[in-house]
Amino acid sequence: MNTLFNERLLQLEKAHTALLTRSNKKILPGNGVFDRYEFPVLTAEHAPLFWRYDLNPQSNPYLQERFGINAAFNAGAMKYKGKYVLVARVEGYDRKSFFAIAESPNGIDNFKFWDYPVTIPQIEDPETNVYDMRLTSHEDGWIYGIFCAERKDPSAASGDLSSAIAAAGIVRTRDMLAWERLPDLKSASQQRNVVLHPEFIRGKYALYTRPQEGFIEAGKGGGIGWALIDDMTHAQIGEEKIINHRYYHTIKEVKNGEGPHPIKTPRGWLHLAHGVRGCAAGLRYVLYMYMTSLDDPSRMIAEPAGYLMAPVGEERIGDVSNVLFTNGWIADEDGVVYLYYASSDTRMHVATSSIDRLVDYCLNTPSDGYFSAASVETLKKIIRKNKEYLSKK
Ligand code: BGC
Ligand code: BMA
Repeated sequence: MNTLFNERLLQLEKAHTALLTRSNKKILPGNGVFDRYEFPVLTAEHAPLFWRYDLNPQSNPYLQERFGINAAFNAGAMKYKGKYVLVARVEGYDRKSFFAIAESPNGIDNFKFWDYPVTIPQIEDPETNVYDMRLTSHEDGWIYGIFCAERKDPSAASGDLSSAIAAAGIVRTRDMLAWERLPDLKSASQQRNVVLHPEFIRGKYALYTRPQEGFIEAGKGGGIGWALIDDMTHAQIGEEKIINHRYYHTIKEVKNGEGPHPIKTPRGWLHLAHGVRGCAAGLRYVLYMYMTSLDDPSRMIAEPAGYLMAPVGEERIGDVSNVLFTNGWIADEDGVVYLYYASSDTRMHVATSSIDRLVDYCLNTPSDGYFSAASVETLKKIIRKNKEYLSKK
């Protein structure tokens, strides 16, 4: 009888169960736009013990970890069969990431991974790494997943083992279990952060894109793009226009990218995105929102200044610190919005809001004036309005 093994197993099981069944609480009072929660919803430690350990005392007498999980982050999200489902980017100690599905009965806690990770069929030119899947339940009846497929840059100088090429990989499924691989998106530039719009637009599929010059730099790529596609089984970008631009001295001056697909509301499409700026500490990623018109989802109708969410507290720290990233949210039938975001390429969190609150945020938050002096004028207007109101009360 191996007591060391048995004792360790008991301890591991106890800690794992406690983590998976821990309930989550809203942090109040919040800012009126959304509410954060006390605990992350999905972490590396949520990975089942039977992924990480060989549970046979004969072949693993020390009960050692055999397959370490480094992080669980950047998850696509959707409601599936009444459950809140995340398709997380799970990364092993080997720095390879893959997709794994976790589900929760209520969207805010008790997330549990399905037994097996997602098998993404390989294509002729196999990618080295996959990450950041956006899920779209399209009106054509398929659930699509678009993700970044990364390959070593074949033209990298010898000794350069970092240069890579980012392309949009495409899969689709009907049951979240069997995933059919379609050819990668054909595009003149590299692509990361490609997202499928849920509805046909004039009979075509519509993609949010993010043309980029290099692997890291968006360069002249300009911002979040929009392209109409004839056929998802041979997706190819013809015309591509920029619908959400980058500007000097903003939260998205270096790059930006669409988050999950937008949510339809009576006032327009609600978009969630990430913006990146460079600073002495490296790249800083924050989340922002904008709205586009119902009759033309590529036409901007509102964009609040600055960020919706930036990393705070523990969120600031992780494998790639100072990063919030999002590629999943769920709008429930009752109007509640579950916004799933990752912090610092390490863990997943949830924030909740509602369609009404987010529309109010987009339509009534002052937009960016692009100059300090303009910000001062905006602030003075708010102060004057409040003084006037308060003096009459
Ligand atoms: C990483 C991504 C990152 C990208 C650009 C990739 O190798 O896996 O997390 O977004 O590089 O920095
Ligand atoms: C990227 C993204 C994410 C990641 C971020 C910060 O460009 O696609 O995978 O969260 O960088 O490292």
